[in-house]
Amino acid sequence: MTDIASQNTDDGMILPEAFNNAFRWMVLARTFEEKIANVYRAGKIVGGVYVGRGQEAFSAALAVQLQKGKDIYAPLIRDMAGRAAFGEPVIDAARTYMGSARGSMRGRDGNIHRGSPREGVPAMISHLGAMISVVSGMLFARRLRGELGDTVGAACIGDGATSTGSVHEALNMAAVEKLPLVVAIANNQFAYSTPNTRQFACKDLVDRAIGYGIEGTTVDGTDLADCLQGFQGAISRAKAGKGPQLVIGTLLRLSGHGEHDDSHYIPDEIRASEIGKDCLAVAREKLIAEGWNTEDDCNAMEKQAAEEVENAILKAGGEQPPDPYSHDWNACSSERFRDNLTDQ
Ligand SMILES: Cc1ncc(C[n+]2csc(CCOP(=O)(O)OP(=O)(O)O)c2C)c(N)n1
Repeated sequence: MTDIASQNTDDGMILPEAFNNAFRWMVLARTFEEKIANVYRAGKIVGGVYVGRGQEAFSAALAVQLQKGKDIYAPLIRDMAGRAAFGEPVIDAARTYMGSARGSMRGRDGNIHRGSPREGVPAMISHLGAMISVVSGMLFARRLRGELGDTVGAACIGDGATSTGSVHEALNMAAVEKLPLVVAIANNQFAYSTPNTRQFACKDLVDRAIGYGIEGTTVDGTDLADCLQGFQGAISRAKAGKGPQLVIGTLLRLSGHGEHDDSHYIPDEIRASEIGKDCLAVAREKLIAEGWNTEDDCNAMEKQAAEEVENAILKAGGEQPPDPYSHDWNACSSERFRDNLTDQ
């Protein structure tokens, strides 16, 4: 690796360092999700599997710049990379998918609703924008208690969610209260099978920011460096009291909505266009071309991720599901929160 300290950006982020860090989580997420999709196809997972293929750069770029134990992070179904970057152990994800009673949701909730509120990760309510209000409420509560400091809260949504009333209400209130909120909008061009053209009439979703009286920026979601810089600016501005920040990532979902969906409705021209590029392959190529890491190191990272994922899935798959006759089936994250349960 080259001397990374000499390549700071204007905002003080050490780009090669942040890039390597985010790349590591992108590799882990892709490896995990490919494995879990296989396990799903083998009929060994109850419920659906939704992956973030093609969105890992945008997802990780935000979460690597948040501080666990201090900031708030509300990931959605395509944020395995961000979850990992924010500190979620792979075993937690594996246990949730495999229905282990030792998982963070005690084996009783859908694969995507896991969370750990005590660690600043509220459990997802809906993919369609509900979490912006939740994060805003958490920030507001901290402000009322005098505990806000330079905390930032981040909520992730997709392009389809921006058409819902809950997103409008939440953004409006957060703007009025000037909350230190970053809203990451992954514009993957489709809300399930509904294309952008049937979703909104503005040219770019960033235009919405003007109407709310907040700031917004658009980044190339296939380019990790652009994502890192876009989020870095947004987080700094939110912390500096400039109110909510929208960050829109332009990219393509390189999978179906879920693994049950073959995404036949995505036209070949879009797949072959610039936004159809695979952010992971692009990032790997850049890492090596810039001399920020070596091919051998990248191979080693991938090998390590494969081993970690394999072990986690084997371990979780061998654990017992909850017993419906003796377990308390109350809401899972609150039980974990109440009893301060930890997993081995
Ligand atoms: C309130 C509500 N309505 C509908 C759904 C079903 N649903 C889940 S995801 C989704 C599409 C979301 O599209 P988008 O926001 O673009 O996110 P993406 O799936 O592309 O990441 C829909 C309609 C839901 N979960 N909640």
